[in-house]
Amino acid sequence: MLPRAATAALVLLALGLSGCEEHAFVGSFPVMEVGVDQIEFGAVPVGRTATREVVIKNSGANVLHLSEPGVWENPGGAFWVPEYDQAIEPGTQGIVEVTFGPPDVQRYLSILAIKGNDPENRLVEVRLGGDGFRQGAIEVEPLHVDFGTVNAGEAALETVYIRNVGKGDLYINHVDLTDSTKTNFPDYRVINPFIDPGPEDGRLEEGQEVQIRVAYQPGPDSTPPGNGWLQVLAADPFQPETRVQLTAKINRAPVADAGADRTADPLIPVTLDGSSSFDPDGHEPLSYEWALVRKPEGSNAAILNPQRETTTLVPDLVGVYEAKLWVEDSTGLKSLLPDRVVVTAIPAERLLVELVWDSPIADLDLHMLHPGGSLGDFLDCHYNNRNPDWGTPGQGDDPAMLHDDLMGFGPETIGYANPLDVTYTLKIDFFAAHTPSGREPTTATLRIFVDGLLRAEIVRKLSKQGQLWTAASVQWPEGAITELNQME
Ligand SMILES: [Ca+2]
Ligand SMILES: [Ca+2]
Ligand SMILES: [Ca+2]
Repeated sequence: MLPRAATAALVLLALGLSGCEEHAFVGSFPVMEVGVDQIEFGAVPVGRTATREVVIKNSGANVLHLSEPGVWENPGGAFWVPEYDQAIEPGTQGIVEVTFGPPDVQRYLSILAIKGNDPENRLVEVRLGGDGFRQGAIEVEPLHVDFGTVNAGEAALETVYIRNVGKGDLYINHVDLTDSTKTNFPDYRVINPFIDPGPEDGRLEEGQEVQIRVAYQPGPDSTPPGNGWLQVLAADPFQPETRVQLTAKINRAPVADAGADRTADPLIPVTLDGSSSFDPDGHEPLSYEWALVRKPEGSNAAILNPQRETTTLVPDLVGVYEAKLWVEDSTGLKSLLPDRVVVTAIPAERLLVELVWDSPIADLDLHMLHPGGSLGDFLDCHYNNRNPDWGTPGQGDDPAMLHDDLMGFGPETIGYANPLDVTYTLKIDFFAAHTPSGREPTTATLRIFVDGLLRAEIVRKLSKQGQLWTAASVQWPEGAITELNQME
């Protein structure tokens, strides 16, 4: 140690050497003062970070610029500082943040280099130290989830347990399906990354457990899945990644095929063919369920043997019929959607007349009279004269009673392929009520189709047996219909 006098002499010497002009020049520079020469972060769990601030004071007379911060000799990249370009005014201070994030369980040492434009102190080094340690320890169970065979349209749920079996907290950073699983097998799903009571910030305390619900939910278009993977990332240096394998088999639903839509003649049986239905897995034989879901008003059509692969529908009236078909595979899995087939009954005849009524027991009779005809004679086409020979004998210019009905609902149908150019009269006879009094009413509906189109629908209540309703006339070739609506 120098004696006091010697110290004073050195100061004087320094002043003398620099001179007055030079002194003013030195005073205009910044002066960088860094508060610490070392930082000890202590123990930081692997996967977590700790940040400290380094205070830098400018005690000079000009602005201090900091640049190019760096961490030297930095194994594993455990320490880092943000990019910065600070300007610190004279007499003020700035801050440099340094962060420690240990990638492994070990001691880390490094050096923080702070550079500034202080000409006498361009570089300050701060020694850094910190320890990475294992905090929690992860256990995932099970490591293989097999959902078994799952029906399309249904879902299977399983649980994966994630536990912290270590000392201290365990941080779970990520729980999800791998990207390739999401892309290739979208029927695997994670219902809840964390369910109640869930950890905050993915933190599991010592001994804590969370349940992850995973599902396999195949849809109507799904195909058999391959192996999926649930990925769990945790701040456990000895097991940062855990994968749970997901496997499942799909039972695909059978596909119903009710055949092609078509047109048909009224009263002619139509075959409904479900034989193109199939099960993608080959779970056959299939079972069948047909249902008639739409038919013309007043129709009594029904599907015969609705549980057969191939069955029959008789479209009793002109109009649209729609049948649905469901199939079931041999495992009992039903088609997810029915198939539909539409049968449109269109008259082949240029003139077609239909009569239906709403009593289940009454008998009504439809009559079409040629001019000059009377009820029951050969110029009256009816149940007792079904194929009269009008016009030219033996020529195809005659009407035909296509369907007769003795009790309940009808229809009674007269078709006329090529009508003669005359005016026809349509009469309805309340032939029998089939009740003791004969006075139970019934409501009759008469429909007249010309060239396939419904031209008239006439509804009339008949109150008692024996009534004769003259409903309408049809003038040919115009096809003009006149409602007469007279009751005798
Ligand atoms: Ca199947
Ligand atoms: Ca009848
Ligand atoms: Ca004829």
